[in-house]
Amino acid sequence: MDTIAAIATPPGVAAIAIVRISGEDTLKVLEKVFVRKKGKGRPPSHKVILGYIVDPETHSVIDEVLLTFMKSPRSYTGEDMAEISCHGGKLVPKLVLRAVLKAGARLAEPGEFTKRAFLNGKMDLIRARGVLEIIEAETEKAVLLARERLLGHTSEKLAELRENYLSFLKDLEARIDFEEDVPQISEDYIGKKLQELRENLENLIKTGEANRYYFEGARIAILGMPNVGKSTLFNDLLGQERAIVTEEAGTTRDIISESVIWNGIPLTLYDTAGVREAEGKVESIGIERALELSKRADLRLLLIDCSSPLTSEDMRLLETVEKPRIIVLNKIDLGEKIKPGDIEGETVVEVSALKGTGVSELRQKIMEFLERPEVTGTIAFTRREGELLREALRELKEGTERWMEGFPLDILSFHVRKSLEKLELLLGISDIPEETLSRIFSEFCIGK
Ligand SMILES: Nc1nc2c(ncn2[C@@H]2O[C@H](COP(=O)(O)OP(=O)(O)OP(=O)(O)O)[C@@H](O)[C@H]2O)c(=O)[nH]1
Ligand SMILES: [Mg+2]
Repeated sequence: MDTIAAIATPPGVAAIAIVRISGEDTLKVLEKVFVRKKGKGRPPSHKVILGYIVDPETHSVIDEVLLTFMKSPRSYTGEDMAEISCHGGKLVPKLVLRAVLKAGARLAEPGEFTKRAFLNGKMDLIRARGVLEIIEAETEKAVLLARERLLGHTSEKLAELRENYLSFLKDLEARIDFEEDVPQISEDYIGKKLQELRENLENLIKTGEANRYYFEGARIAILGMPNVGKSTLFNDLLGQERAIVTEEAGTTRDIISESVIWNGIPLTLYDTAGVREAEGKVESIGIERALELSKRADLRLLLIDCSSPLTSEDMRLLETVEKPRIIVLNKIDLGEKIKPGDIEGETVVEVSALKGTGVSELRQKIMEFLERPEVTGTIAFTRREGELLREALRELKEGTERWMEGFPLDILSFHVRKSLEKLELLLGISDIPEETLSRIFSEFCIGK
């Protein structure tokens, strides 16, 4: 692979900055740009050496630096690598990088160092993501969860589960093939194993999803008919007059979002356009966006004006808006024509967004949904990872069902294998499409 370089520290005035290089030509690049202050020859591995960065063409000195060279495979990416600690500031790091690029390196893409670490088997996908998460963490809990992933503890749990899958599959396939020197497993054993695998997966999903909000944050969408008080409530929850409120229906036409941290969970609140038969083009696009957003949200607050009876449009929203959700009966200061008892089987909160009544109860209900105090583990999965685990569970359940219906064992084995494949995708053990990889690493910053 070609040799890449980037500035790994943020721009701006600072005491030092770091320029990173990785690839098989690292030493060749260094030969052209680095001059040792004392001694001669190639820089020894894993030692800090004082010297100068020079322009490879004019040989004029650019900066005095400390260089650390790391010989393959003992480096972050697994390739030959160098880190040049130069002076910080607006220009010097750029000049150092320019010299390195002139000497034959190419500018790295976002996340390319970590991508190489993954491709060279230095870390699995979960650990690679952990790198991004620890950089982005805004709360202590987020740091703790990201560290668990970065250090490989999460991957170890998954690897253990994978071993269980593999040994079960081996037993299963031995029985299918009637291997005589292998003791045959009983139906009882199969049932127990399937249950064990299922419980393992379910526990991972439960803990992993509950903790996700702490590092990925949660998206909460406020939805409802026009004029029910969505923007008023949005402002209440934020504690600032962010969205425009008027007595006219159709005031909010686009999605407005704002981020807050509640009890260590980064939240993004979304105020949306009221959903109705739109009167104009702008409004109808706004409504489309609101419904689209609802699909991607982690929690929805469905607002209903309870000062007048339930409309057929409210009913339609009650049918269409996805769960999990909280039904918010607003405008209780005007008297209630709709009571919580009228809406069965849902979490209902009564508020007056205008007066601020009930808003702290609503906040509490939101936190109850996000915090899940019953979950104690430190495993966390991203949304994508959670989906893969769910797919693994689905396959396992389907296999179990068909086995119980009396289908032959190779059908079961097929589903167990499929389920295992999802786990392997999660770890990055099986082949991941280049497109997925690019998407995962493109979220990183340049230099990581
Ligand atoms: N009496 C009373 N009026 C409220 C309450 N909440 C909001 N309102 C009023 O209802 C009107 C509409 O409020 P908004 O917050 O703009 O409603 P919205 O749902 O965002 O409306 P659209 O953006 O048009 O969809 C305003 O005049 C608010 O002052 C409440 O709890 N009680
Ligand atoms: Mg509004």
